[in-house]
Amino acid sequence: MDPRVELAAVVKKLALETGFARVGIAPAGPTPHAELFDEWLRRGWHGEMSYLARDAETRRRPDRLVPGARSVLCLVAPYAPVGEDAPANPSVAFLARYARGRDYHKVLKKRCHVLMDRIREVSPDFEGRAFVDSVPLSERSLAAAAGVGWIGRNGCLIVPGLGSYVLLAEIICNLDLPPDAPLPDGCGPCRQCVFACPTGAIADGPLVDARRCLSCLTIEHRGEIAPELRAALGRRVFGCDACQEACPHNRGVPPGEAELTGERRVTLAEILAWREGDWDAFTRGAALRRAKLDQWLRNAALAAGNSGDTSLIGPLRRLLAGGAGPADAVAWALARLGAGG
Ligand code: B12
Ligand code: SF4
Ligand code: SF4
Repeated sequence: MDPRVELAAVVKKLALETGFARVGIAPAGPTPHAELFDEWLRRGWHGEMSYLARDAETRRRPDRLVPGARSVLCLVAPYAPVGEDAPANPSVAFLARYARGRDYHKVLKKRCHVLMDRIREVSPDFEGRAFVDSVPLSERSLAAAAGVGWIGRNGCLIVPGLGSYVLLAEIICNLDLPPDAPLPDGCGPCRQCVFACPTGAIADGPLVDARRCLSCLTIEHRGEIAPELRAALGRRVFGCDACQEACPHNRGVPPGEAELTGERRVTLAEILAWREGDWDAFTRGAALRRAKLDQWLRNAALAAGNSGDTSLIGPLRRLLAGGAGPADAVAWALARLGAGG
């Protein structure tokens, strides 16, 4: 057998043994689909995430991050919820599924390091670096190039048999491994995600206008949320899964890893009463920490306005009286609950 093929099989076996659900190999040369990223920036769809416009040259060449790199190991970790969510209770804050468990950055980075140690045992000259959600990489593009899934119309990487509730990690390394073949598109004529997106952020996919994406607005955006997008927020306080909930490829998939799936749950009333220490305790060790207390309070106030639950008028007023709350969002919510003025 070709020794490269043999080594690739060993590395993949180690990746699965280490706990990753899928693994594929992409070349470490020029990033595929770089022109789509440029088009996204040209349209201004990155909005305030100006950091994404930096490091353009590094993004085009993963081998710049690791001199002498030949291959990218693209790794997949599922976080699909166990069974269906409980019926939507408008007083419970919606938290995106990817963030309910332990912080995937830490979990997956650590696992990558274990994997690298094991690869080094079979290939002593191995050198590599692990990346999880690292800005100067197009992780979905690399994973699609490595044949672990295809890019859905909602922009997400969809893995056959696992769906899109998966998180991605990469090891860029010096091993010269044969790349895997990309998969064909699996969306076909379906447009469920386009119809399900509450703000029309997907247009006709697969590029997403982050300025309208509720994930971006709740997690990345600071300051006020534009009045015309507030009702679309529903009870979302951290992230959005609407375009994944609608996807037929997410039905009947096996539950994700327990560590990533998580059980964090909080009501809108509880968040509205939060102080810095409460935010700290709830978000510790979770990707939920990406949004700061002012964003949580703003989002919870708007979600309270959308809930139709008049028992939240009291907590909203107390937040306003405290002086440090998001005055504009609270005023909007009170008016929506018929308690304005
Ligand atoms: C910025 C960012 C965001 C932004 C912008 C998202 C977007 N769609 O562009 C915001 C804050 C909105 C966001 C939201 C979410 N994110 Co995010 N995000 C990122 C980040 C840091 C960069 C993504 C980026 O560069 N976007 C710009 C666009 C143009 O690039 P792209 O989406 O990667 O698309 C590339 C390829 O898909 C390809 N491509 C696009 N269309 C097509 C079509 C075809 C046919 C082909 C062949 C290729 C192709 O070209 C593009 C350019 O290279 C990545 C981590 C990383 N470094 O890659 C995580 C990442 C994409 N996010 C992730 C997650 C989990 C989410 C959310 C599900 C979280 C949530 N529940 O709220 C949502 C999903 C929203 C959505 N529908 O995309 C995961 C995605 C896992 C997956 N299965 O796809 C990533 C990979 C993090 C990780 N390590 O796991 N995110
Ligand atoms: S995450 Fe929500 S707002 Fe963003 S594209 Fe998907 S459905 Fe639309
Ligand atoms: S909902 Fe349909 S179009 Fe959208 S990503 Fe899933 S399969 Fe593709």
